[in-house]
Amino acid sequence: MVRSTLCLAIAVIVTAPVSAQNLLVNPGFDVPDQLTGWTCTTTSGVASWSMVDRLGSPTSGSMQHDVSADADDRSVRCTQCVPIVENDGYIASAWYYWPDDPGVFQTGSTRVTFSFYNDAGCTVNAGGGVGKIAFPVLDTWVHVNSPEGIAPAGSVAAGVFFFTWQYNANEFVRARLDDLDFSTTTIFRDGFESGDIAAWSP
Ligand SMILES: [Ca+2]
Repeated sequence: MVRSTLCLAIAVIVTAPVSAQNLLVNPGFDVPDQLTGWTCTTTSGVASWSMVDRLGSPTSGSMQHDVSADADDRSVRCTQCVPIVENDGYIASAWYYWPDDPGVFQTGSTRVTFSFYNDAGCTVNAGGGVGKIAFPVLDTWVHVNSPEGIAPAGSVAAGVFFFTWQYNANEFVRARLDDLDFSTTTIFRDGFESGDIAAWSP
């Protein structure tokens, strides 16, 4: 019994997933009344800090997007530019919540996208961008993952974008986002730095 327990313990250690580091700053909105680390732009709306936290924490909040436009297809977008490693894979994800508030429509979407850049300031696009569109589910926190994107050779940074989209003119939409994530999927890298090929199978 002791031996089998030991074997089980070893198996658990060996198979435990490696958690990738979240590259985003302030992904959980722990600074009251601030969107520290985020750059937000809008074409008829506002991004603000909300005291509503995904897990109900009294010391954390979320990011709220309100879009109120008299034209179709308008959005609020918040972004960060983060350093990456070329040829590695990456995934962005978010938790989002569309409140069933009076006067609020659900004719829109939440979008999680990213793209790679050849400069640290995210101005020279290197391609390789991917994204995911997610649709409202009322009064429920929903998790959305982007597909995996592979950083092109020569790229050094990624622009990571979180949108709330209003589809129809005069149909005001509101969403909250929390616990955002942008991490590498590359948990193993052997560029033969060790001077041997021991890590590789024939
Ligand atoms: Ca939070």
